[in-house]
Amino acid sequence: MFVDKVKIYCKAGNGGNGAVAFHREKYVAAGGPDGGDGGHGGSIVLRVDDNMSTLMDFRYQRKYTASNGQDGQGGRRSGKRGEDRIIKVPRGTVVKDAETEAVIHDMSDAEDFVLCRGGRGGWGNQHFATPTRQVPRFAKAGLPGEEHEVILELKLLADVGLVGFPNVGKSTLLSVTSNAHPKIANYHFTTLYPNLGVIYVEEGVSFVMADIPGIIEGAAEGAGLGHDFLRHIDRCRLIVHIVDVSGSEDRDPIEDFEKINQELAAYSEDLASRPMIVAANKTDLLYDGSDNLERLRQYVTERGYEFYEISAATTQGTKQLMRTIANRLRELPPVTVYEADYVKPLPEAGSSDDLQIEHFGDTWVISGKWLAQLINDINFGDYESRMYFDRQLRKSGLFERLEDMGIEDGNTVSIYDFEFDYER
Ligand SMILES: Nc1nc2c(ncn2[C@@H]2O[C@H](COP(=O)(O)OP(=O)(O)OP(=O)(O)O)[C@@H](O)[C@H]2O)c(=O)[nH]1
Ligand SMILES: [Mg+2]
Repeated sequence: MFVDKVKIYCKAGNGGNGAVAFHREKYVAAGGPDGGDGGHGGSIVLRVDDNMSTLMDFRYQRKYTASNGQDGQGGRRSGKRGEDRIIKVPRGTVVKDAETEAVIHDMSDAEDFVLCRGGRGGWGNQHFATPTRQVPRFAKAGLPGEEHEVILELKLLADVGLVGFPNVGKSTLLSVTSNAHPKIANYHFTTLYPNLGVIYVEEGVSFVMADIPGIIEGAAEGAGLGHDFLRHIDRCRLIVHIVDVSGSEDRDPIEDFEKINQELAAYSEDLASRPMIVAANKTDLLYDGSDNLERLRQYVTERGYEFYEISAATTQGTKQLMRTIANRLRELPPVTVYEADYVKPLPEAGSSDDLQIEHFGDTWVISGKWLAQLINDINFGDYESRMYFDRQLRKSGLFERLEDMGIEDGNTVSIYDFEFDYER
């Protein structure tokens, strides 16, 4: 079973809570605050593993979590940070938001990608001593780890994609030109999943070719194996269209050629307009008097395609075809890498009724679920984001509540790892 699209849920670890503690020692009368910080939560990290070629491993495990940071302790001891969860994926895995299908990241280079950030640990009370606040009896809770439901979609990285009807000799061509050993047999749909092969043309010149299952008329509507696996040639720079001209299955090569092109267009116009070379295969089987080869040659060259006649089984013409492909690739843009277009929506404020407000001298410590989420996602280095944060706090009715409770100008409002002076 070949699995190339899955939906998974990921949750990074929460930050540990800061501790409230005071230094205690024999003969030392009143020690200072020494509550340590909570550890950061572990992150969810995606990593390319070139030994993987499918998303099979994700079929039975759909939920991935990283561990939470530990709480801080007295004696300025910080909590241990949560361990990252590394999720291995095959190269070419595209990560999308499950809801909008917007691209979050394309795992096609070797860099690790942090999908969900662990929550920051809360500060212990050791940080909150000031000349006017010598006995801070509060610490901060850790922030929640990010969570995200995503789609992983494998789109193989190949320079060249082979397309054509079943049984026309696609796998045979790959097997005689590359290091790959795809299954070959004289029946339809021998190939059930894509195969990649590396073709060495000469010193320093090589490319990757993908052999995918055969396509038949109506594939877009699900006929045969459907057309979903065309996603594995989505990134290709060049398509090589294989047509059987031997007439061994009593079909007309020109009709075959057109039907496949229609299916490509039904899948995506973009793919259908990719540069294409046409290769007439099984020329060794041409019977005397057949005009299939010449008719196809005329038909496709008139339409501007480069045309090759080969016999994959006897390797006749295959070397030359590979050389031509390598030369064409030199002029073509590189394999597609998908740009991220996912924008994380900023969380909205809830009601101030859902917030906990604690009052320690002139410091007001505020916490709550939606507030933690909001703080997590705000970039305080950015003016617009700070303004957004301010608007959300106003919207929640927090300031009215604080006023009712007696807050005064110049008091400190302390929200997780963020503090500001209150001004009416
Ligand atoms: N005589 C002859 N037979 C060939 C040639 N190329 C392939 N064949 C045979 O055609 C049959 C199908 O070849 P495959 O390479 O499996 O075809 P495919 O296009 O990969 O087929 P699917 O995977 O089912 O889509 C096999 O029996 C091959 O040996 C050729 O050039 N000449
Ligand atoms: Mg095949």
